[in-house]
Amino acid sequence: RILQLTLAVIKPDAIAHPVIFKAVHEKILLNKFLIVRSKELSWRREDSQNFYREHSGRFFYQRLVEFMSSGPMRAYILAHEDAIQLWRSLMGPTKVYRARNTEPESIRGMYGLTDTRNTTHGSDSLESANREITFFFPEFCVSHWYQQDEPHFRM
Ligand code: DAT
Ligand code: MG
Repeated sequence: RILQLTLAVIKPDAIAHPVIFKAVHEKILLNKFLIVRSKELSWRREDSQNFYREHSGRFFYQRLVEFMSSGPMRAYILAHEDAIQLWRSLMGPTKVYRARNTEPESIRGMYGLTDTRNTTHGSDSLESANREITFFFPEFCVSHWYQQDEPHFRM
């Protein structure tokens, strides 16, 4: 495979500030990701709970659930060579103090407000990318894309 898919999300804190949204969106374009799908959406509380259920029980779970259902976000299916790792490295570390100190040029290093309100989401493995793409874009078939669409980028 030449191209890999990942799920990227610009979170409500960044959508609330058009200049930050624009900067993050431009980062996607500058790094030559192919935008396979993109849409703006808002979560109900239940969607947020469901998406982050692996974190239920963590001290930050309630605030994470509240935040992610607090306003609109923009989700992308992105394609690139090594897309998952590339988007994760552009985002920078989860925690804002680490992001600011160790990766000041990263998205979270530049725009992250707190450990929870940290600007963007990105899948962290092939399994989570498949699961998360389907969560955000239920009509999109990942395996079909790899079988039918990705081969066209090899020539
Ligand atoms: P990531 O978003 O980098 O994959 P994660 O999957 O560990 O990080 O956590 C999901 C989200 O939960 C993260 O983007 C923000 C929130 N979160 C994680 N750790 C946190 C913490 N220690 N305090 C507050 N919020 C946290
Ligand atoms: Mg994660």
